[in-house]
Amino acid sequence: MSLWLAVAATGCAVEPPSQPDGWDSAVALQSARDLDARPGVVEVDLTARVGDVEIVPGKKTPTWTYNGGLPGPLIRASVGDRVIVHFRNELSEPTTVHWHGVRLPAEMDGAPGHSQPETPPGGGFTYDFVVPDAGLYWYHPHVNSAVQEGNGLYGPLLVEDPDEPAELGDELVLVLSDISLRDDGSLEDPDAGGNLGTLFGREGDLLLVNGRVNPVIGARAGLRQRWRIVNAAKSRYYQLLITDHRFTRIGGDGGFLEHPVEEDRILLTPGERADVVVTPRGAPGSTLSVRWVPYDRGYGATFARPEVEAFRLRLADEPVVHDEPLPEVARTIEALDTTAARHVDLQLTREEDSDDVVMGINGVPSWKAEPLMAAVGETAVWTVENTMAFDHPFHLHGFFFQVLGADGQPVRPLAWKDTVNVPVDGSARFAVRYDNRPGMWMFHCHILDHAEAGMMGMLHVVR
Ligand SMILES: [Cu+2]
Repeated sequence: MSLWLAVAATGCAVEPPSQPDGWDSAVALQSARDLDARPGVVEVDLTARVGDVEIVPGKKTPTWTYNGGLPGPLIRASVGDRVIVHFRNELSEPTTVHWHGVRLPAEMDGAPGHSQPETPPGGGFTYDFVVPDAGLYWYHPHVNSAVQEGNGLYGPLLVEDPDEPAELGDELVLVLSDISLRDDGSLEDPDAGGNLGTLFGREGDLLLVNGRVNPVIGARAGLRQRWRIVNAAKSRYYQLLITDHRFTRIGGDGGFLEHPVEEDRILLTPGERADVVVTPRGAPGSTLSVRWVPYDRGYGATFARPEVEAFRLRLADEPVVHDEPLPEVARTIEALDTTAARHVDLQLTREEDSDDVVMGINGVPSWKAEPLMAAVGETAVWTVENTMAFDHPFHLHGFFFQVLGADGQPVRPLAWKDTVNVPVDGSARFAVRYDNRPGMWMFHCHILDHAEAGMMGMLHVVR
């Protein structure tokens, strides 16, 4: 009998059960150091530079990093905090930092040529914004993004709400990605696979969880864990499952859902986030495999990549047989009123070009596109139609939206999202309200090879 059971049986006051010692050390993230002692202000240094990272044991990979790590440091803030990031570019090419999902002013969005100039090699930029919404966000470059992000430039930004229920589960931030290396450990050529690579979207051969290949996380049978997950891969869809287990999804891109949903697998397109609770079960001392399983995102997707283990849970010898119920995490989300909404109709298209793969929106690649116009305070319904034989994860900068079903009604449970999948031969529809943040905002496919091939556009929100 475990100590916990023995004490519980006697009715004495007890320590809550804990995860095994060192349970999360295999996926520990470096944290950004807060340089400002004031409450309500998080001030960090962030430098993009090439650094040697050991991805495959015994091999050094010169990786593109923020602050030398893969992924970049975890930036932690609370709702309403001011976040100041002193960014330095020590790469050999220009870059910017985009804060995916954060409702910040357009000037801080990292969209080159629209909201800020590119930051040249040796240059810097100070990002300074308030984080108004709880949730897991992430940061990555918005210049030459398929290459820069694919080479390792991404990191998590966690905005916590001190008022959320306690004891949802011991928390892990999991940054999922992938990468391809040559035999000597160096990074694969970013143009590998040529036009076919661009058309499909390049996936790395190695799955990474917080920069590690197949790490082992400690767990205790019966003791809940809360996983805050972001898919930071440039093309790969993540579909995760554990045999005989279910996940309770409590949140998505922009914080909690209207109410939790039970799922037998977690699907994340590039850019999406999930907040899930899982209770591992199994024999003490055994191992559970968290598997990546193929998701059909277009021709070849399900046979090009066989199922593979993403990470493992090792169950401690002492289980917890006393299940604590999940605290209530319901959230009131008002459905947007779309009765007078402006309608925006987009088609994701492939363009005729004899030499290169060129993609576009409404038949125009990004470099020829005129911005869509919108007004502050306006509500719009976007319908994004897919004319290609590949899924596209569609991301709108700066604003959350509510996904609508074919009947025009919001999908339940209601959720605030910034990235939504547009399936092959299908469409996605969402409602968005442009709150008072005028400026130029980008939207694009988050398969970054597609975005760089032209599947990107701009939304100009004016007062
Ligand atoms: Cu795409």
